[in-house]
Amino acid sequence: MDEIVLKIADISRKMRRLIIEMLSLAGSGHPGGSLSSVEIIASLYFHIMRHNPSHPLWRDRDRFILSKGHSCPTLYAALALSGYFPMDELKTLRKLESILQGHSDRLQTPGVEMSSGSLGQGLSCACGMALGGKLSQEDFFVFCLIGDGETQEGQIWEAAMSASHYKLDNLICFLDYNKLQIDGRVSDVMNIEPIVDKWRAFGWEVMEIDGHNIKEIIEAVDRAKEIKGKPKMIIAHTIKGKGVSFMEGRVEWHGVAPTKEEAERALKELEDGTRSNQGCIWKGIA
Ligand SMILES: Cc1ncc(C[n+]2csc(CCOP(=O)(O)OP(=O)(O)O)c2C)c(N)n1
Repeated sequence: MDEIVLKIADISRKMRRLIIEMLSLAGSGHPGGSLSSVEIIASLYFHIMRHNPSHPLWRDRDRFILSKGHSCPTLYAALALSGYFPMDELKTLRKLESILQGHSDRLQTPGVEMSSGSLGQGLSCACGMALGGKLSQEDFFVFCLIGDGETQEGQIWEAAMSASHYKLDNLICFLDYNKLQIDGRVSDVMNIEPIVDKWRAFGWEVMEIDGHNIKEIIEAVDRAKEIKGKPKMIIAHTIKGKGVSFMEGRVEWHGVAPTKEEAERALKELEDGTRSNQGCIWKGIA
C-alpha cells in the first residue's frame, strides 16, 4: 500500500503543476475546485478504476463522471498522464477548436464520459449508467464526483432517491467537500449540513474521509465495493485550492486563473513539495 500511496502522491503533485500551467496559459478557468479534487481523481485513474487509455470506449471499463465539470483541468491532467491523448494538448485548454474545452465535453475529449458543467446533472447520468450496467448484468463500477455547492441543486436529491430505489450498489460517489462555492462559504449560501444524515436518510451507505489522504480514499472505495444493495457516498473533506498557499481556502480563487508570476510562485511551491503532501484537518470545520 505504501508504494501505491507514494506513486499517487507523486502523480498528484504532477497533476497540480499541470493544472496551474494549463490555467495560466489559458488565462481563465477554475483553480480552487480543480486543486481540491486532485487526490480523488488521481487515485481513481492510477489505482482504483479498470480502464484502458488505448480503448476509451472499452465496454467493461469503470466509468467516471465529473459532475462538477468546471474542475475539468484535473480530469484532463489525469487523462493525459494516463495516455488518452498527448500531453501537449494540455497547452490548448480553452482555446477555440481544442479538444479540451473549459467544461468537459464528451464529444471532444477521449476518455470523458459525459459533457458536464451545468451543475446537478452528473449524478443522474451516473445513476443511468449504473442502472444500465445492472440491467445488462455487467460488472463495471460507476464513479461520480460532485461538489458541495453543487449539492444545493434539487436534481442531486432526485438522483439520490432513485439510486437507492434501484439499489445501485455499483455506484460510488465522492463529495468534494471543500466548504466553499462560487461566491462564499457553502454554509452561508445554503447550508447542506447535516450532510451525512441526509445521504443516509436517502438510503445511501455513507463514509467520511480526508479527501487528500490517498490511503483513506483507496480504503473507502475498497469498503464501498463490498457493501451490497445500496449506493455509496464518500464524503471527502478537502481544501479548496489545495497545494498552493495563496489559493488554499480563498473563495476568490474559485474561477480566476493565476497570472504568469502567480503561476511561477505556485509551481515553485509544488516543486518543493512542501504543501501538497499535507492532509486536511477536517473534523469540525464544516
Ligand atoms: C446549474 C448551474 N448553476 C450555476 C453554475 C455556475 N457555477 C459554476 S461553479 C459554481 C459553484 C460550485 O460550487 P462547488 O460545487 O462547491 O464547486 P467547487 O467548490 O468544488 O469548485 C457555480 C454556482 C453552473 N455551472 N451550473
